[in-house]
Amino acid sequence: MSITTHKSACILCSINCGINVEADLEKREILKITGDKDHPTSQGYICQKATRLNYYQSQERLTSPLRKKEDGTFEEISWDTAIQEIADKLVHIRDTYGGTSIAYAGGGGQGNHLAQLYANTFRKVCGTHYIYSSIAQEKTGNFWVHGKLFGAQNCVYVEPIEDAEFGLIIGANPMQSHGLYKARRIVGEISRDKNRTLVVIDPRETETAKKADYFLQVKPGRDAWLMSAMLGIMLQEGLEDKAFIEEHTNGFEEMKPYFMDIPVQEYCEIAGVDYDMVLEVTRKMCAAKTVAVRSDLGIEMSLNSTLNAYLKRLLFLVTGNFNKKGTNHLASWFMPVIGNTREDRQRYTQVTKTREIAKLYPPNVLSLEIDTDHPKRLRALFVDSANPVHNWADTQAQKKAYKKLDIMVVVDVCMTETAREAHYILPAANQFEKYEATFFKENMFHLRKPIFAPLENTLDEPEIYTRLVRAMGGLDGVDFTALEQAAIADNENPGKGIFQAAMMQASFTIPNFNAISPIALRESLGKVMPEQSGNAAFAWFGAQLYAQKYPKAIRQAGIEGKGGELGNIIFDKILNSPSGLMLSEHKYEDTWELMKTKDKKVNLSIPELLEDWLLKLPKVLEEQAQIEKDYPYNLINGERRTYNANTVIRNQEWVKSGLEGALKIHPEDATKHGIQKGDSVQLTSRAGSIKIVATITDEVQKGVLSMPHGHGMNYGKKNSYKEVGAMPNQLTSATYCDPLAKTPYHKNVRVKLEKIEEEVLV
Ligand SMILES: Nc1nc2c(c(=O)[nH]1)N[C@H]1C(S)=C(S)[C@@H](COP(=O)(O)OP(=O)(O)OC[C@H]3O[C@@H](n4cnc5c(=O)[nH]c(N)nc54)[C@H](O)[C@@H]3O)O[C@H]1N2
Ligand SMILES: Nc1nc2c(c(=O)[nH]1)N[C@H]1C(S)=C(S)[C@@H](COP(=O)(O)OP(=O)(O)OC[C@H]3O[C@@H](n4cnc5c(=O)[nH]c(N)nc54)[C@H](O)[C@@H]3O)O[C@H]1N2
Ligand code: SF4
Ligand SMILES: [Mo]
Repeated sequence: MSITTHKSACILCSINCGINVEADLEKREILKITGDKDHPTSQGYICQKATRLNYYQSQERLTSPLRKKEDGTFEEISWDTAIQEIADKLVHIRDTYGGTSIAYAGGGGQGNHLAQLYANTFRKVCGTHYIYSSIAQEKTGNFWVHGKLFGAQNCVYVEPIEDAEFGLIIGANPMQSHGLYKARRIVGEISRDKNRTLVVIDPRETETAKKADYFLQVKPGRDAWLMSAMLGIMLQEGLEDKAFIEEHTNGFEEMKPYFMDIPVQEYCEIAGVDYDMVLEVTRKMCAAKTVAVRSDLGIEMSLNSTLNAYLKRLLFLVTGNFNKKGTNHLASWFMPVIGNTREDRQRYTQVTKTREIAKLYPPNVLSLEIDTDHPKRLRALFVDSANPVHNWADTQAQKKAYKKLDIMVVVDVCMTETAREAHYILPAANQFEKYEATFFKENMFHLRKPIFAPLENTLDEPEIYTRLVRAMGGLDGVDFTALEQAAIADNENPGKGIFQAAMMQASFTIPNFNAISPIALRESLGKVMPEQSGNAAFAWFGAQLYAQKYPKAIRQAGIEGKGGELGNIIFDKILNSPSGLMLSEHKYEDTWELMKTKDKKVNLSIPELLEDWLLKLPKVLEEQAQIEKDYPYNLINGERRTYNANTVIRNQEWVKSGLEGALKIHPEDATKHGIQKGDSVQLTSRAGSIKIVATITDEVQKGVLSMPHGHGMNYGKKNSYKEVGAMPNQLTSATYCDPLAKTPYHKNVRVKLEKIEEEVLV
């Protein structure tokens, strides 16, 4: 019998719940999935999506490296040919135009991050620091604000709604999108508890809003007015936490006057919310013992994105709800997914002069950096684990721009909308066919063993990057023999620090050792590790660094050990914890140590946002009024629903319910256009148009429409594929975005609506 059981993690959202998998290894299918009770954060919880993960495992795959022919079709080529041709072209571009003409796009969807360490070496050999990442179309406004408030852009905090007396959720729908561990249970618990308060701010009456004690149904894009009104109430009524502000912050007196003048009642009207309810909610929030605030795309992919990020944080900081139990608090990361771009080392893109934030660049400007005659334009694009044509702003502009590239390479498991545009496609082993790791959530690390052998003729990404680096000459003259021998000796005589000493030695003797260290570990320690777990050898390095930085917090999590040994102990624990483990536990009072300002205080005043943005909010309204004249509807473009998961599952048979891909319209708007449930409609924005099936619900406000993310994919054999639903980013524009972070206004796409007679698949 080839039926076996395994532990792994769900890869459909960043929560990465632990799962037990029953698999048929011969058929390469997942038979059954249940929640893993031993997983440290999900503790047995899963949602309906995970139970259908076999649609990921068994979907139609890429099975050979492909090269595009003159006529636009693809031909199969060998791995050796693909690697050599790609390497030669990249070296030529680097040496002729400089590494900055090469860009990297992607960096791990919801669960494949391990390859990034190897990709890092690859990027260094390419000579580029341009990483265009999906994170930089949602969170970079937040990171920039963190740089100002906390002293570093990669100071991250958690939003423990589950422990708070008062939970405020702004522009997030955890009942569908999660973003919290065990989200549905947690929201249900708070909702039922008479002593706790749940407030939701959303233009749509979501599944989460239905559970709230207070639902503030804001007008789309008007959160900046609502949050400033709340801050106005706090400061004008003197409700701020004076002791906290005195002890833990700077800049309060500079920030305060901007909110003393806020016309609270008028701002509530602009936001479309009831003034009395805002007063009640705000006073209750100030009186609560603990407050946690959770937000997501609703205020990030929306008007005033970076300002929203600041106002949201002021709400919990002014009320003294930070770095305590039950409040938003800082946390450490075993392996940080983002970096810190220091102000004195600010870098920009070559063409649009867009700023780097957290070492990332925003997808919105990618097509603009390619499609131009600028001498420093991008000429090469390497995409891994991302589907920009579908997921990033302006599908049409991207397709046009990619035609201008000298080389475009896509690494993926499936033929995607983006892969179709590439010159070369490299087929990867999927996430259940290789060692992978989830460490998206702070303090936790889950090394996942493969369930299946790699699909024939696919490679895992660490191998792909190692081969590319080698073919580009990045390992010329480098010899890992001494390291490998040390790894063998250390294995035979553990506890003597033999491998550590050899690594230290190598860092002096091997040129550029820092850049190639993931490969060095894989090619030495990796070779003596059990069951092909060598790709995880990098965790050894991470473990040493983490042990040096947070010995106390590690011991608080129950992991004993001293000095250099502690790093090795953590490494062993990672290798031997199939359900993942918590690597550290920070006491709340110690979380202040994670601050990166010199005096460990929060800097409350950000003049750029107060003076140049908050005071100029009326201008934003004027600009919107101009667009609204021609495009009367506000489309919330990209809702999370029961069966969407970005574009990770392409086979739409995984969708159980009939109108999952439909556009939501308010009954009065439907009547106005003579639209009935199931009718087809056309939406037109300034960027393009789509056809989509309509459904009618008063969950959306009049004048507001909402469509799902992750529909409209091409799926099926060769050219027999059908498009089911509509691709959202045919409607979005690369330039309709936040002026500072360039995060797109996907939740505020202005459109026209008309009924059409054509039949459209949903
Ligand atoms: N089912 C499912 N879950 C997912 C994903 C998925 O594809 N499917 N994707 C994952 C990913 S990558 C992410 S980033 C998260 C995103 O998670 P969320 O941000 O929670 O999900 P969304 O549905 O995109 O948007 C959140 C809410 O913002 C509201 N909103 C729209 N406009 C505004 C506005 O102007 N103001 C306010 N206050 N709210 C507004 C929407 O009505 C919606 O309820 O979900 C993750 N989880
Ligand atoms: N209009 C609109 N657009 C949006 C959003 C929205 O709300 N509205 N949401 C945005 C958000 S928040 C996000 S995070 C992005 C997501 O956009 P992307 O970062 O593009 O994420 P995914 O759709 O998850 O794409 C992941 C790709 O990885 C591939 N893949 C899966 N497993 C593996 C593997 O093991 N190896 C490799 N190499 N590839 C693999 C999948 O086939 C898929 O092509 O979409 C964004 N786009
Ligand atoms: S919440 Fe659902 S989609 Fe997200 S990781 Fe858990 S099971 Fe998967
Ligand atoms: Mo996302």
